[in-house]
Amino acid sequence: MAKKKGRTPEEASVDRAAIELIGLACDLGIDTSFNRADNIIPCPIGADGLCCKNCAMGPCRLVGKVTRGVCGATAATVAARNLCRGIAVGAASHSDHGRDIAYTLLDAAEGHAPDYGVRDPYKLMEVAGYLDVPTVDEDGERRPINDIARDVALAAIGEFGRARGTLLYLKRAPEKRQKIWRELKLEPRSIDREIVDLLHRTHIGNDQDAEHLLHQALRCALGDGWGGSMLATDLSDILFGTPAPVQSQANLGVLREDMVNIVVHGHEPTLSEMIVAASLDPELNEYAKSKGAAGINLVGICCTANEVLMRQGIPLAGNFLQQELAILTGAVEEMVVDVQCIMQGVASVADEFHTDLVTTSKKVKITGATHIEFDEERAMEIAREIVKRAIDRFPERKREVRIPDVRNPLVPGFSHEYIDYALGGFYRGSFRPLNDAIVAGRIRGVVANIGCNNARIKHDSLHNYVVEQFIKNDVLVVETGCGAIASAKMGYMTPEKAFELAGPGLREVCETVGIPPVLHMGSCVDNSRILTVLSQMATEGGLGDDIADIPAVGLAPEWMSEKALSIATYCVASGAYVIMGGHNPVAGSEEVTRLIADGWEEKVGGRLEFLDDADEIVRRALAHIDKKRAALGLPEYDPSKWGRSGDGRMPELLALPLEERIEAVYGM
Ligand code: SF4
Ligand code: MSK
Repeated sequence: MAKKKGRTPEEASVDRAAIELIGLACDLGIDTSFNRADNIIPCPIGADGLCCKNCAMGPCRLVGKVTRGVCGATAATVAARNLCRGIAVGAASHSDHGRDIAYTLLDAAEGHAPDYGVRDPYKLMEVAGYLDVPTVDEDGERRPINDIARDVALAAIGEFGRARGTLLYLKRAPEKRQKIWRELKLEPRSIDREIVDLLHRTHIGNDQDAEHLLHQALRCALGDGWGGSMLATDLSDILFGTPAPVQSQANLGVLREDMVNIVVHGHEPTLSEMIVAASLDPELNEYAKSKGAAGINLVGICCTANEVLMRQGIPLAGNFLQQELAILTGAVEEMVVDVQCIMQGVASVADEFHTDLVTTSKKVKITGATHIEFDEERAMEIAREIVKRAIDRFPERKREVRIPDVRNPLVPGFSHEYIDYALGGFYRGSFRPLNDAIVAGRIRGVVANIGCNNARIKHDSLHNYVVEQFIKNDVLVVETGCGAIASAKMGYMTPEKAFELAGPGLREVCETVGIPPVLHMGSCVDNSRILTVLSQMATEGGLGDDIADIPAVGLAPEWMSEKALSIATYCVASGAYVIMGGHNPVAGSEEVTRLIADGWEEKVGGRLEFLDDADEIVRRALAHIDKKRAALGLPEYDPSKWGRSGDGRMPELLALPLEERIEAVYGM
């Protein structure tokens, strides 16, 4: 295979901690995704979506004079089928995660999982309402919490394979959106059915009309966004608590040389919440001290990290491309993984160190890793066993510890419930102040910046660039997944950053409400929280009556996973304009590229585009926001109107010595 020239660490990442450790990997001759990406030239035919291997007459590569596969499939059919398969896998992954959480709730309610219980009864009542589960008995008395929880879990599980009707959660969307779905026959019948239907269509000799295939892709993805993912979020909140702001820190500098370091990585909160509890156990901390450590330090990578960060304030060690780098510090005793986004490369890096790589999901084994299968019935016992193994590794460190001294504070935990509360208080919770700020023009619009890192894109470069541009332009940014971790590492998720970077209008709002200009809303499945925020904004009034009316854009500038494709598709089907960075996976078919942009916009109001230029992403996103503002009859964005409030002078005042500050404020 031809070998590409490798990038320098500075060309591979913008993150100082990552740069240091990529350099170390090169010095030690240890492979990571960064140098593997340099050494593997992507197949240009596959990259454009033009390679089909859906049957044994292929693979058929539609390139040059070859315009049809052996079966006669066209480029549009092949590209659309490939995209549909990615969307189906992404939807399956999120949704199966949601199903597992539903079974944990069922086990907890029935007494089979004694370490779990209902931690947020308010959310349980709310979800019971959505799922038509009665909360009072025939005499009007409130039913026991565990009975409600059991019925909620069973109703949720029922949504995956419901026999008749359509998903119950669709009614959480604005009425206008529900009507669009109804008229277009896009309402998912059940979560599993739409995934199976979409996969079925991509079998040889089945659906061979790109537009028709892509229509089912919208329906399948809606089953993820308004089904599997939304249930995963809600049921996790019921079991582990609905997030509210906490303080924490982000980047590899959260590892501690003098402590037993355990990294939780993957996506599900079920085991990691137990590990949080075990890591605080005084007995286990004493055991760690008996091995020469100062205690136990728990940190996270990827979306398991986001789950335990949002609820428990557990520090973020890094995002997707930092999983191997964490082990390279030589300080990680154990990496505990569950499902999704776990690179097989972590096993070979762990082999070079004393790190114990532990797989825990029934669905995931990695050759070379220790498998300790998680069982909800013995949750705490297993979590303690895992923590004890980590402690036993502490005296076995075999290489120099190199923890980059890089970390930034953050305030995560912005569930839609908390935003509602922050804007209106407990009794008058409301999105009205947010809508008003957009209507007035203090906030120009909203960008949801989500998604992964991609080893073919300079790590965090696009996330950081676009987020900074948006907040400077008075656009409120909400984030999930690895994009959120990128911002956390930059310090964008502190209210102080609003003083420094945000445009004058956004700064006024951040100062008044006491929020950062970039809000961390959770893990990849928690993009459902963003759907809920958009729905509430649309029904609050002043910004139209549908998600498509709101001056908002969805971005995934460094995406790589099939889940990101499903997220993008359900956002489009919900009416949003979505821009994804990097290479267009259907670039080989102009027809499919047009269908997912203009075609979907005509059909559902949202459009999907792939752009690899950061400035163009920002330009088109701002243009879309301004177009939506104009359509709503809102005043043109004018930053010169804002920023002269008293609070806006805070940075200037804080820079003064105390005496002068008192004089400036009080004139004495
Ligand atoms: Fe080739 Fe058609 Fe088979 Fe695909 S389905 S591999 S295009 S023959
Ligand atoms: S972990 S899906 S790399 S966001 Fe959710 Fe990060 Fe993307 Fe995985």
